[in-house]
Amino acid sequence: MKHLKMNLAKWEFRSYGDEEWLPATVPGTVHTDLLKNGKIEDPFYGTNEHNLQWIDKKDWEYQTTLQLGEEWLELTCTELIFEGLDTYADVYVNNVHVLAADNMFLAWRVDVKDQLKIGENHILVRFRSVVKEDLPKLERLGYALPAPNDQSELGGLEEQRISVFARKAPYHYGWDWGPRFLTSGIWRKAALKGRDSVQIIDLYIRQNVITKEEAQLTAIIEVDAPAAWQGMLRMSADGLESMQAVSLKSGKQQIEMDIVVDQPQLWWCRGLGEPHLYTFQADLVKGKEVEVSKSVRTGLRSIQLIREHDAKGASFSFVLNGVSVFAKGANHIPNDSFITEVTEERYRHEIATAAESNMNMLRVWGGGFYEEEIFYKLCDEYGLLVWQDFMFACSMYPGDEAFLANVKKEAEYNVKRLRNHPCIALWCGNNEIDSAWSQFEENMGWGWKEKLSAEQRATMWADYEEIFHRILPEAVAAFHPGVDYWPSSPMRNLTGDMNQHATRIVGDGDVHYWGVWHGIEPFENYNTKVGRFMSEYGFQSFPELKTVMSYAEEQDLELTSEVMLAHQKNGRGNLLIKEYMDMYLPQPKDFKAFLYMSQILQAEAIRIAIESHRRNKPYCMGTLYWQMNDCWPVASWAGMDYNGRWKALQYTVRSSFQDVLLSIDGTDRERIDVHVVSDLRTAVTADLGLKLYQFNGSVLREWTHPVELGADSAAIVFSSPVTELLEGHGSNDVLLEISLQANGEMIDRKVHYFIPEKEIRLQRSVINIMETPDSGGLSFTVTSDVLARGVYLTSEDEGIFSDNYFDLLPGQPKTITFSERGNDGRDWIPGAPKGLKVQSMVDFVSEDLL
Ligand code: BMA
Repeated sequence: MKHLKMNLAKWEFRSYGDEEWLPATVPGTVHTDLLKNGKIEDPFYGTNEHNLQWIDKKDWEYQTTLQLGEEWLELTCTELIFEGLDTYADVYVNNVHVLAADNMFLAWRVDVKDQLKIGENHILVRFRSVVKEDLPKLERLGYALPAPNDQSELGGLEEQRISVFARKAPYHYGWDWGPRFLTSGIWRKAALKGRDSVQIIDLYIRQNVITKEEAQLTAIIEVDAPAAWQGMLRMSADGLESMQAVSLKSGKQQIEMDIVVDQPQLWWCRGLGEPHLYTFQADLVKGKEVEVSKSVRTGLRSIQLIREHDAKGASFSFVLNGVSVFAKGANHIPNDSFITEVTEERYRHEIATAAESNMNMLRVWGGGFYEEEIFYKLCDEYGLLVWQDFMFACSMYPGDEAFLANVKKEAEYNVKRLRNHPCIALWCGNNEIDSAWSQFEENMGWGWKEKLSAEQRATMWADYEEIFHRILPEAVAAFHPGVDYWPSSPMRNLTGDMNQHATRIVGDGDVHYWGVWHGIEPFENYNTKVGRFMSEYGFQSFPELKTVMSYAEEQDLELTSEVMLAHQKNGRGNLLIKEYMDMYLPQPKDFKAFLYMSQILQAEAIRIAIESHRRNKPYCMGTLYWQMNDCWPVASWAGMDYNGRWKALQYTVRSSFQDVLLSIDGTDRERIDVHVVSDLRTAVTADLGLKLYQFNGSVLREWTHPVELGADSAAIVFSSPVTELLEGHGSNDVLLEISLQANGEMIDRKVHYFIPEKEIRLQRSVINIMETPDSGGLSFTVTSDVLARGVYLTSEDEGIFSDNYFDLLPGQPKTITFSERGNDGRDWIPGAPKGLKVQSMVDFVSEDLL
């Protein structure tokens, strides 16, 4: 009984037809290999993206040689395994063609025993240009398939959108936050594996019925046996053990064993409990000897998407272990244009940020890729639910037999790969295609209708239905029963209204509300345009100066410079930020100030949205803003930039997603309503403290209200006409501080101004920052002599502050700590911030406003 494994990590590469081979990194991409060899400049710098479009027009080759000893030849099977090839690839072993790959999202295994020899062996992988491969497909089809985010024109392909033909990450073709880099390469691990005995290919712990009392499971074990085999199957999990006799025939087959776990420790998402994980192990045992084993970590839980029709439409809410979950989170996109650059540390930083920001759900959006194992592992461990899209976005896809067969394989492979992760809460067919099509049908979006005949349209829709109403749901039902499928986010609603980039809102299903931003509606509309589950909405900002300076020079620091426009992928995005800023904030004094102000603006927009969504619980049962992260340094909707630096938004999100939220709605200026939202499962008795301050810090009025917060509730706990609150004081230099306290602890605190932010008079302030005695530089007290808005702390170190971008009142010192970004497996490490600096809004506004 023998198993041998050799990782294939030492490769060379070249452009097909070139003489010279250069060292390559595997897993990796052509772009990053060219960069590491000094053949191209930093793709993210300046406008370099535009000069690097030649790379995808070429074919590329990767080769490796390996020495095999005698022992390899005694094996019954030797497989060459590629966990991922991007995308059209031919593989040759000792000059024999052994594999033709055509889907980035699949793993490939091929038995190459007959091609191998003792001594030196040669493996060559030739990647064909996706451009050259797919242009003829477009030509053959004879008409273009809608794919509005595809930036093929950047690659010199005017009106030739080819992204829909390749099963390759859609965002590689460019998106409205991402550059166009059509990578190719061996992007996941490659290995040679040999054996002469039974192999466990897959172990799935199917969760049949999960209750507090009992978990009824079935272990499904896929095995491949070189010959008939008899022995025992032993399943164990944290102290439990059961055995069963098995008799295998030669070839691939499946064996099953039912398992019951009494009084299981369930897996919970953040806020509802501990994300307990079990390790299940399957051993095939002969006599006393374990011939082969496989283990998986999984959590026991039931998860459902509830769609109940009611007077207002139909609900959309997740129920975990019988408990309704208000989903709080964001949309995740790939962390890099070059996926293989994302280290485990970067994944950990993203997930730790989500957890620190009090999220309980991330949506893996359909224009990226099915994420790496580590992403889901971390979500399992941190108790983050994952809404998982299949990788289709904003486009119509071909429906020829080969394409559909490819999609089917992709769906089955990825569902099987991810199904043991308890974090997976939903499989969703695609991003925005259903709603876009309905707009298209009504000639409202896309503007393609005239270009297509009725017959072409009918074919397109039939192909759509084949993929999203048949192939994908069938894969989920067959391989991951117990997790729901939703065809498209969002679905067009049943009343015939549409909501892709909706400006109108309907009471059915999930909603992408883009009235604010794309529709240029005012922020206040977030208060009224609330759906049953807000799966997308967002507002852009610039990254901080340090990040901007990684791609720009001083002379580029201007809103419409070539470089700033190259790092803004949403057409008029930069000007839109300015337009909104003119509406809501004082004028920044220069471009550097504009960066800071854009973050304040973004944070304010999303704060309003999140609070409004949460106030509308249980009508609305989820809020996922667009977007969590970036794939390169860019102006975008992200809360955390490419370097993992928190924008103002991330701090706001952390506070807006707290279990108990205090939210002041003063939209109509005549009155204020104070809401408290609690996601806790128990009731809380608290005190609402109200303090009316003059901007100079003197207290004008102060009073408290007892409040009873029901478990899992949202309610108005205080309301008053503004005139009554002010008791004759002017609204211009007065603010209301509202705090919520329970058991002597501050749960939340909010400051309310009675005039629009833009009109708040800013005064030059002296802000002091003093190290707390005996804290070893780990704690600071910040004070100001006048009201300071948007107090902004920075450090040379990478990390986060206990608070940032906050308003500070005179006489109200604030204690601040700093946590370094953990690079040793810990998330955050208390640190003494080097080069600590403090500024506030007054330092960024135009002189003539002071
Ligand atoms: C939604 C997303 C993305 C896009 C974002 C911002 O449509 O699904 O396609 O990046 O809005 O426009």
